[in-house]
Order: sequence, then C-alpha cells, then structure tokens
Amino acid sequence: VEASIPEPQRETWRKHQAKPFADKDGFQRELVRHVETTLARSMFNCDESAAYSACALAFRDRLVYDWNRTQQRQTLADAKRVYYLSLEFLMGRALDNAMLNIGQKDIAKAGLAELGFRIEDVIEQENDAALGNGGLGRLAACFLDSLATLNYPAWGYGLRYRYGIFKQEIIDGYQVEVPDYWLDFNPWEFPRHDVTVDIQFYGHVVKTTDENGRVVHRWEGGETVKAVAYDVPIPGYGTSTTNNLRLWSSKAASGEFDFQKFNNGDYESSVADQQRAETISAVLYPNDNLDRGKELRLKQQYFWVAASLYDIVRRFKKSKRPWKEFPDQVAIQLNDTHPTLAIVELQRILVDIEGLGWDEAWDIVTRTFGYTNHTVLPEALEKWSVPLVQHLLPRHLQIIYDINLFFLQSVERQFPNDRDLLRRVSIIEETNPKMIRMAHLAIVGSHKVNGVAELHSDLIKTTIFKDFVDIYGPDKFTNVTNGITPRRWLHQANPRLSELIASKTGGYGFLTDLTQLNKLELHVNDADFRREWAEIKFNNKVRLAKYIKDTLGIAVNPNALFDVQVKRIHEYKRQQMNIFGAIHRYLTLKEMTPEERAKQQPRVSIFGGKAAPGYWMAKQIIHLINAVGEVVNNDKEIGDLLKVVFIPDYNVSKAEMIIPASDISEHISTAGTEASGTSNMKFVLNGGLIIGTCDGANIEITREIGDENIFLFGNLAENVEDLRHAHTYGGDWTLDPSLARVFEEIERGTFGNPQDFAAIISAVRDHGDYYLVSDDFHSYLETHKLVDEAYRDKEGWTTKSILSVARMGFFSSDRCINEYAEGIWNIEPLKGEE
Ligand code: C3B
Repeated sequence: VEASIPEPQRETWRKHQAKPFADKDGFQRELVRHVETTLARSMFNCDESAAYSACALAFRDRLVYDWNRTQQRQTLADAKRVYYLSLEFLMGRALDNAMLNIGQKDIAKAGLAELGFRIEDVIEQENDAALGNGGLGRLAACFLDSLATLNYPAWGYGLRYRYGIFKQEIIDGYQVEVPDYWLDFNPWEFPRHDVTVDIQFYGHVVKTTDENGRVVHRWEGGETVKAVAYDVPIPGYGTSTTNNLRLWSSKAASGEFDFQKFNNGDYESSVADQQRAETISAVLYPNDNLDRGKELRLKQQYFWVAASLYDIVRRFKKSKRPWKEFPDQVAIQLNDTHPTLAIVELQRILVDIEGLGWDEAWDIVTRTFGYTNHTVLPEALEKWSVPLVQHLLPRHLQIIYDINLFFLQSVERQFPNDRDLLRRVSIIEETNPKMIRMAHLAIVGSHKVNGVAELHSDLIKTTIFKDFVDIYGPDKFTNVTNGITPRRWLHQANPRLSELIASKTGGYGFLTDLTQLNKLELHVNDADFRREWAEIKFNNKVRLAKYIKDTLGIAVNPNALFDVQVKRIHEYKRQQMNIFGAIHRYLTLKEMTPEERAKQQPRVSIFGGKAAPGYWMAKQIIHLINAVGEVVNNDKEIGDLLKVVFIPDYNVSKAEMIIPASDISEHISTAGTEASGTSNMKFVLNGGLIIGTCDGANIEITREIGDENIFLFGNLAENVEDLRHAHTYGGDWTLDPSLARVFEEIERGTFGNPQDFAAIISAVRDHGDYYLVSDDFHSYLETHKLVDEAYRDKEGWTTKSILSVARMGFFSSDRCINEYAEGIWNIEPLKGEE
C-alpha cells in the first residue's frame, strides 16, 4: 500500500499533516476552534461543560497523532503483540490522565485560565468510564497504562457497554441503583464502522467429509449479530506510544432493521430483532466475585471473544506467516475465566475453518494463551451448563468434549486407574445438569496460569488447582503480584505529594521507576520535608471533609483520624466487622466519664462501595452503616469523637479524592479470601497506613515496608478451615463478648428496627460465622487501640508514613507488566523515536 502512493500525492498529504500543538497558544487555538466549530458555541455560551468538551477534543486530536504513528510502527515492525482480553476496563476519567501522560497539563491549565476556566472544574465535568465492577476491572486499566508507558505492542479487547456499573444513590439508608448512561458525550472513542465481524449463535453442526475424505464440521443456521469496533487511544506516560483499547458493540446483522419485515408491515418485530441484537452489549453485569450463569452473560462472552479473535487472526494473516508461528506473534492473556471460550474458538478456527489437524491446532492454542486467576471463592468460579452451551454454541460444546477427552486420556496414562482424579479434574462436572468448569478449561488450554499475589498463588496450587499441579508439574503455575499505576494513583490523584517527592528524589523519574521512591528514606529526618508531608495529608483531608459537608451535610473534623474502607461491599471483605467495631467504639465512648472521653482520639469512619443489586446481605450491611451513622452523627455527647460516613457512588474519580485523604484504611478480609487487593497499595502509596489481615498483597506490603509500619491482626489462612469446622462441631464455641454486647445494642433498637439487621447478626451468631468475624473481633479491636495510640504520636506517625511510601516501589504495575512480558508473553518493547 505504502509504495503505491505517488510522490506528488505524498507531498500534499505531508503538507497538511495534522501536527500536535506544542504550546499554550496552540492549545488555545485548538480549544477555541472546537468551541466554535465542533460545538457551534461561542465565548458567550461556553459553560464548564462545553469547555470540558472542547478541551477533551483538543487533547483527543493530540492523542490521535501519536496513536496513528504507534499503530503504523507496530504494523511495520511485525513484532509480537499481547492481547489483554477483559470483560471489564474500569478506566475512570480520561482527560486529566491524557494531559499528564502527554506532559501538557501545565499548558492546558494556563491556557484555560486565560479563557476564564479553572482546570480542576473542567476536569470534574467528565463522566467516569465505569465499565467494570472493582479490582479486576481497575487492574486491567492500570495494565493498559503500564503497557503503553513501557512501549509494549499491546491491545486491550473488551465490550462497549451502553450502561456501565450502575450509579448508587442512598435513600433512607438503602442503596438504590440508577442506570449509568455514560455515552451521552464520549470524545475518547472512535467508532470504526468499517471494522465489523459477524457473530453466529445457535444453529446446528453438520458433519461431512471433504474431497480428501477428511471429516469436517460445519456450523450452520442460527442467527447472526454484528460486532462493531470502537477504539479508545491509551497514551503512555512520557512516551509517544499510544496503544489501542478496542471495545465491541453489538448491532443487528441486517443493518438498522429488517426491511423485508418492515415493508411487509411487521414493524414491531423488525425493531425487536434490532433491539435483541443490541441487548448483547447493553449492560455490564454488576456482580463482583459472583457467578450467576445467565444466558445473556454467556452471549456477551462469546460475542466479545469471537469478534476479538477474528480481529487478531485477521491481523496475523496479513503477515503471511505459517500457522505454527502464530504463538510467536500473538500472546493472549485471559483476565479471569470470562474469556475462556477464546481457547475453544481459536481451536475451532484452526480446525474447522483453516483445516489444520487437531494436534497441530491444539499445540498452537496452548502456546498462545495465559490465564490469570483472580479468586478462590467458590461462588465466583464460573460454570456453564452443558445444555445451555449446546443450545447457544453447538460446535463449541463438541470441541470442549474433545478437549476434555484427550486431556483425561493423558491423565489416565499418567495416573492409571485413578478414577477419582479423573472426576476431580474433568472439565465437565457430572452434576445434573452437567456443568462446564471454565477454570479447568482455562488451565488445560493455557501454557501459564498465574495468581495475583504470593499467598493467593500458593493457595491455588495447594487447594483448587492442586491436582493440576500434580499433572502438569509446578512450572505451569506462577505468581505475578498485582500492581497499580503511579501515574494515576499518585501523580494525578495527589499532585502535591507527587511534586514534593519529585523535589526530594531528583525529579519525576520515580513515576516510571517507582523503586526510586527509596531516596525518600534519606529525608525522613528533614524537618521541613516532614512538615510539608504532613501538611499535604491534612489538606487532602480538608478537601474530603468539604466534600462530605457539601454532599451529605455531615461536618467532620479534619484533625480527627480518618479511617477509610472503600471497596465493593462483600461479606468476605467484612465491612460488617468494621461497622461492629464502630458500634463498639460508640458504646465505649458512651460509658466514659466526660473527663475520660476528652482523652480519646477523635475518629471519622468512612465507608464507600456498591453492593451487587442481587446481593441482599450486602445491601443490609449498607443499611446498617447508614443507620449507625444516623445515630452516632447526631449524638451531641459524642460530637467529633466519632462520625460514621457512607459516601455514595464510590468510583474511580471518588477514589482519587478519598485515598489521598486517609490516615488509616481497612483491608480486613477473612484470611485467604482476598486474592490480592490493590487499593491497599494505593493507600500506602499516598502516605496512609493500613490495618489489615494476613491476606493477599497485605503480606507482601508488610514484607516491603516493615511490620512496624502496618497494623496486622487476625487469624491466618491456614487456620480458617479448622475454625469453621469448630464453629459448627466444636461444642465450646462462644461469641466474642464485645461482639455480643454490640449485637445486644442493635437488638435493643438503638439503630432502628432490629428486624432490619437480624440477618447480619444471625450470619455470625447462629449460622456458623463463615467469615470468622467473631474469631477476629478481639484482635481487631485491640489493633485499633494500637492505631489510636500510634496516631497520638504525630511525629512517629509521619515517620511511618514516609518510610512506607519510600518502600512501595515494588507495587508499580510497571514491575508487574514486565514480569508478565518476560515470564508469560515473551514480548519486547517497541519504542518510537521521540
Ligand atoms: C479481584 C479480587 O477480589 C482482588 O483481590 C484482586 O486484587 C483483583 O481482582 C485484581 O486481581 N476480583 C474481582 O474484582 N472480580 C472478580 N470476579 C474476581 C476477583
């Protein structure tokens, strides 16, 4: 294509080539142009929202320039690419991130100011892109940032949901879900109406032989839906590399609607077909760590996987390489089991469409895929019913059965006559109906399986995937501890802290080499530095206090200890234990004399997080938190000594405000249940200390920062099973007395109708306390006493804060992505000349 363009034409193209703006003037020119032409407004009716739109469009144009060059460079180099398949990308806002990564926020700030706008207010206009639930989706977003920053040729593939995670309102203390229609104005996506894939569902399989007498399977009939690509540029920090996130949107295959039906007067059904097709990418399933087995979810998974693989294969085929080189050009990472059908789909493409032999195809498939496990919770492990898959994807079911047969035959050869082993590792679970265990399929079809923190990776090897370690050997299983991008979670969220760190570490190099934070240790005794450090935290608390006052009408004292737990509401994360602890604190304060009370450390207990709409218990917990807040916050006797605040609609942009404002945050899951956690890393990176259990990445954080800088408590993962057993069969199990006192108070009606909270109490007291709330409660309270004491020593606290940040270098998602690149994907960076 390149060579076919004659020189005079090239000249004309070059002459008018779009150039990125380089200074304030250039930025302003672009901004005003967008206000006046794209938005058809003027200085007289350009409000903040229009200023945001124009600013975003100006920066989008700027991104496109690097983006086009990156794509050309990657195509030309024909280098191996990694494809990150994730049903969730929890991106948050894009404008601030784009300005900072490009390095032109200062230009924009000055430019906007001269036009009458404060950049902070303009940034606030943007809706979060909330195409994810929690940790798994946000991890994918951090990975994209690191992949671009490190110049890896990488693509993200996901779904373009019309509705992201719902918006949460709190009405009378209860969660109410409101749809998140975020696409109203989204300058960050490029519809590619020319990049479409037809996706087939239902139908049947015809088995025939070809002219060579070879058996072939043809998948026929059924219905077709069209996948349309929407591309989102992902700028790296301090590099021109701008990668692509491709999100698929579903459309009726016949175009807008069926004209045949329409012309025959069958208006309704012509529109219904169109709507049915569009339903596939309409909404993100709002469950976190929970599998519901819904047909539409399976349709989403296949739709997205099939479109992505078609795209990947199409790109590979352009290079005209033989199939056996596919794994040298393509690495595909499965973000949890959600995209596991990709394994089956690639085998189908290679065998049914490209005509490869089964074994040759299977070798290519298994060398291509890697699988990341993110949870051991049984209720989160995906299983699809065999009849459902047979109905929706008849050929895929056959392939799954063949994969399973060949796998089990090899197990039989390795471990003859161990029938129970075959039953345990089979991809098919012999229940009624039979179920497909997607994690087993993912393991069998991948060359590497990784967990997301050391403890978690050990747990999967010794519990849920133990048999597979016996079969494949330990080398197939590995650990890649999660990380976070310091660009968004330090530089963007906490600009003043970032600036202070830069002033002490010799510039912003720490943003791309986070281990440079260790230079801060040299300054830990520098009085001015310490004062500034503490001041920045205080100012962040003032900002959060103002937000709480403005939105909830609750006055909190920024001198109080801010104690934060923000994450999805889940029994395993134990927000119930936190609120029980707050009630205990309240009761203790109430029992004190005014003199005693005056000596206590004031606290603000801050909660935030969404409950899955169908997770009744989680919703009750939200209600309890709000009910306790209602009483405590209005108790004159208590005043500033305790406030309980629930911040509605926790999302990425709220996290950017809340996390820098925390003194202590809670990561208190039952040991062995939180695979990693990533907010723990964000809090510590922003100078907050944490209280936590020996779970997930808390353990590695402790190892890095030192156990004198973290408040650990509670039972260990290795004891959880025995404790659970003792709850039911132990005979002498008794409820923790402080907890019994808390329950008494709830049941007395202090926080409203006790019926409302009966289930939360019963789960602990009467139904086996599966999450060990009572077992851990005593050490939880004792550890909070230590937190209070430590906080009273302001200087000691600041030392802990500085040293912790200095030792957080390991938790950059850059380190994490480099480990994937080397250990799993075998890919190299590809840098442009800057
Ligand atoms: C989460 C886990 O619960 C977290 O511990 C972990 O840090 C992140 O993934 C990222 O690895 N997770 C999630 O958000 N959703 C799931 N379905 C499973 C795990």
